[in-house]
Amino acid sequence: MANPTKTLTKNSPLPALDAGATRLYSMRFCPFAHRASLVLAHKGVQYETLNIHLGNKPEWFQEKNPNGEVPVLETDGNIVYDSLVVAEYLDQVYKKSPLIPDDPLRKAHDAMIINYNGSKFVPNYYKILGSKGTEEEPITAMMTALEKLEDFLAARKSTFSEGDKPAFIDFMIWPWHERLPSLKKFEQVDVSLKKFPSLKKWYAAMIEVPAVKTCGFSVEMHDKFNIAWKGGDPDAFDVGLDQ
Ligand SMILES: N[C@@H](CCC(=O)N[C@@H](CS)C(=O)NCC(=O)O)C(=O)O
Repeated sequence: MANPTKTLTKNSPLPALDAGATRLYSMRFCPFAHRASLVLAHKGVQYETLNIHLGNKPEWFQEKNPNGEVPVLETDGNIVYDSLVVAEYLDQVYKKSPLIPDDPLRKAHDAMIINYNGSKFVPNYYKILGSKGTEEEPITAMMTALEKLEDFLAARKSTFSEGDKPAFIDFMIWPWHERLPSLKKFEQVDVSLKKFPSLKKWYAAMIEVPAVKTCGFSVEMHDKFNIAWKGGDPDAFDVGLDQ
C-alpha cells in the first residue's frame, strides 16, 4: 500500500526534514498527489511522505502551500506545489526515464490533452461522485470526455501515449482512471470501457506498470475511501490504516 502513514492534524508538530532528503506532503487518496507519487516512483526517487488531514490541517501547512492543497514537494527548504508543476519539475530534475517529450509541438499537444482531461473529465468525475442520485448531465459530459481520450489514444497508434512505455500524459491522467471503476458504487456509470477499445487496452497496460502498482489502490479501497469521504467521516483520510 502506498504512503501508509496516518494524517497529521492541526496540532501535529512539523517533523524535521534531513538535509538533502525529499518530502512529499500528500493525502493517500488525493489524485493530484497521486500524480506526484507516480513520477517519484517511476524515477526511483527516495522520498518520505507526510499525509495531511485535509479537514483539520496542521497549522504550519499553509506556509508550505498558500493554497492549502496537497501535493507539496520539499527538499532543503525548496518548495514546489501544484501537481502538474511538481511532476514537470521532477521530470526535469531526475533525468532517468524521461517522461515529457523533447519535441515542442508534441509537448504542446500532450499538455492540451492533459488540460482537456483536467477541465472536462476531472470535474465531472467529482460531480458524479458528489451527486445524490442518478444525474445524467455529468455522466454524459464525462462520456464525451472519454470519447475524446479514446480518439486521442487511437490516433497515437500505441498502447501508451508515446509508445510502449508510459509517458507524462499517461501518469497525469491515470489517477482519475484508476478511480473510475469506483463510480459504479455511486451512480449508474458504465465503467466497462467497452465502447472505448484503446482506453481499455491502455487501462489494462497501465495497471501492470511498476509505478502504478507501487502507488495505487484497489477499487475496493477507493470504494471505502469514497464512501467514508462522502459520508463525512472525519477518519476518511486514514481509511485502511489501523485506528
Ligand atoms: N491544482 C491543485 C489541486 C490539488 C487539490 O485539489 N488537492 C486537494 C486534495 S485531492 C486538496 O489538497 N484540498 C485541500 C483543500 O482544498 O483544502 C494541484 O493540481 O495540485
